[in-house]
Amino acid sequence: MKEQDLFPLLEGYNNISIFTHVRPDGDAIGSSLAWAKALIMLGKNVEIYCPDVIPERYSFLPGYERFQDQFLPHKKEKLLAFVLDCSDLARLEYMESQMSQVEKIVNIDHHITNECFGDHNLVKTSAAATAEIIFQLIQENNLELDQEISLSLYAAISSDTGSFRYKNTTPQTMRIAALLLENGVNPYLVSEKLFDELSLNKLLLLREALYTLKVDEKHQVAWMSMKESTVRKYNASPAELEGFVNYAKNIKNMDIGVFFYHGNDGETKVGLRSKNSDVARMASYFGGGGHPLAAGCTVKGRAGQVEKKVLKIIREAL
Ligand SMILES: [Mn+2]
Repeated sequence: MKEQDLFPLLEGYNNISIFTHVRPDGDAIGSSLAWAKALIMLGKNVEIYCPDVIPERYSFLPGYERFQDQFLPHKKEKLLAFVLDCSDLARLEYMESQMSQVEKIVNIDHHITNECFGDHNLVKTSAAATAEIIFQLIQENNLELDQEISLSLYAAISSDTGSFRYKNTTPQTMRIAALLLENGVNPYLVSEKLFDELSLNKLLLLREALYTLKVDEKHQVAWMSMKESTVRKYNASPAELEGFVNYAKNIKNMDIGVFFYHGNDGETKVGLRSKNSDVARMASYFGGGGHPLAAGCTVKGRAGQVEKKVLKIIREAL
């Protein structure tokens, strides 16, 4: 699908739903909010869904309270759905089964592992963030880019590029960011909210996580783990664990950082980050995916066994 083909498609629908992935990051949240606002200004009825709680630190983004975690479509309405920042529909977790009630799905994403599951697919792996694609959609269809949309897009791009520091940051990323700043975005506010400010709960969780840190110097792998019960003890959500894996990856002379989140349901969510190795390939061994340097997967089994299995695959792949 081309950006320009979008407008004719939109004309056929009044009701539009936007979906984004479980454990939403800044790109998932910011892209959804920006796209929702752009469609609302076109006069559409727009709902936004995420199968998870939106972390409180994104509450500075306009429209934050619009996210719903239950998708209950009215059967008679013709519904167009946009699925943003999702490499596959399984990332919508319990909402995936309800997608059959949607007439058409437009898949907009930048993950290299995207399965092109939509009726229309706009997948650009060169984009640093899904928000870059949303920005282009808004521009090429001459939609209004107001200050609220600009803030959401800037926060999304800033989030997926680690504040314009990761390898995915391109000249195009900076050009888009510059335009968004010209629209009145305050970069200090965004970096403070996304990168500096910590809730006390998150810091206490980080203390627990760091205590579990283990290192395999020979294979340059470092890992940490946390049980769901620990997260509950601090009255926090798993979303607050975002970024912890980087502490493991960032250790000098380490190549790969791994974070194991052991759920009460017998499933472990594994976050993988690397400086140089393709961790998406390692994640795909367990049915997961992501980007070469940032990927994840879910593995069933007892906590200790899962950790052994994943670390074995990593060591073999290196
Ligand atoms: Mn993204």
